[in-house]
Amino acid sequence: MFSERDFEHYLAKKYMRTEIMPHAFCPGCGLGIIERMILMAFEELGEEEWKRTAFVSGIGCSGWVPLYFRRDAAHTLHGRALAFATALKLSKPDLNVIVVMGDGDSMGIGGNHLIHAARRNVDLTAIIATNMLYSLTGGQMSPTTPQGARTNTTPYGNIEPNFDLMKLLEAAGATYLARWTTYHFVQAKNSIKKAIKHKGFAAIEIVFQCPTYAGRYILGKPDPRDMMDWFKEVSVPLGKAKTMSPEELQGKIVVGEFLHRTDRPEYTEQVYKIIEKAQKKGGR
Ligand SMILES: Cc1ncc(C[n+]2csc(CCOP(=O)(O)OP(=O)(O)O)c2C)c(N)n1
Repeated sequence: MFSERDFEHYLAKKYMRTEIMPHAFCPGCGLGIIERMILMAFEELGEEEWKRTAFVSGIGCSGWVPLYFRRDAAHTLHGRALAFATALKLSKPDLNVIVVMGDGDSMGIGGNHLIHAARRNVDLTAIIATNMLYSLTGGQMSPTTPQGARTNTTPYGNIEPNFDLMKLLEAAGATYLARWTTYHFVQAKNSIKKAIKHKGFAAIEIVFQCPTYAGRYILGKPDPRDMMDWFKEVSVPLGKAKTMSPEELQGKIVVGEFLHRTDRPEYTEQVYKIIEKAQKKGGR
């Protein structure tokens, strides 16, 4: 019989650089679950899709996610992964380009690249791993830290409101948007599959457990299992959230597929049309 453990070995052997294991993540970190979501998405999409995929990541614990995969991956500068990925997509338009970023990497230092990639509708899949603070550097406040939360840089409580990534990216022009937590494994894996097949800027936010910092500082739950239970408790499906007041939604994580539109032109195709036009005019 093919057990769950055999299946894990099969996935690891097929897709991962097991020679550089053990990995850098803390015990109980949710990034391993995100890795598995991505690999399961490809297991279902098939080898063709996997072989034409390249990964790009920024700096942060999340930036390590694709580096363990047996595919080309560029570990770029903090906040600049989307700029690099846009250039990669433009030079190799047939590639699936998947960008893995933390919440600080994408919405903090990389916020400008994020809104412009969405505005241009570049055909990229952004997987945004939100853990409510900066982990790699020791637990500082990020743009998704809840108001009032204690972090290393907000010892008396965070006074800043946090970004709602879904609203931000919808307004900027993204064409596929979903948010899940690591508790919603199957739904997140399905959204990743959809995003990879989608032509345009797709972003999936996955809220994951960082027991080392968010667990200890923000939630008072250093056990990752308690964090997973908390995700289950506070998650509200989008349909239900629409019937709830802002007060009722305080402290909740709204999950679901937020947007899927196909009416906006994709950037890479437009650039290639311009190149063709310019070449017809004699290269001027
Ligand atoms: C230009 C620049 N500024 C700051 C840093 C330091 N730095 C590295 S990772 C990081 C934050 C990472 O947080 P996030 O993107 O949320 O990822 P996580 O580690 O939480 O997965 C910071 C501030 C850097 N490497 N480069």
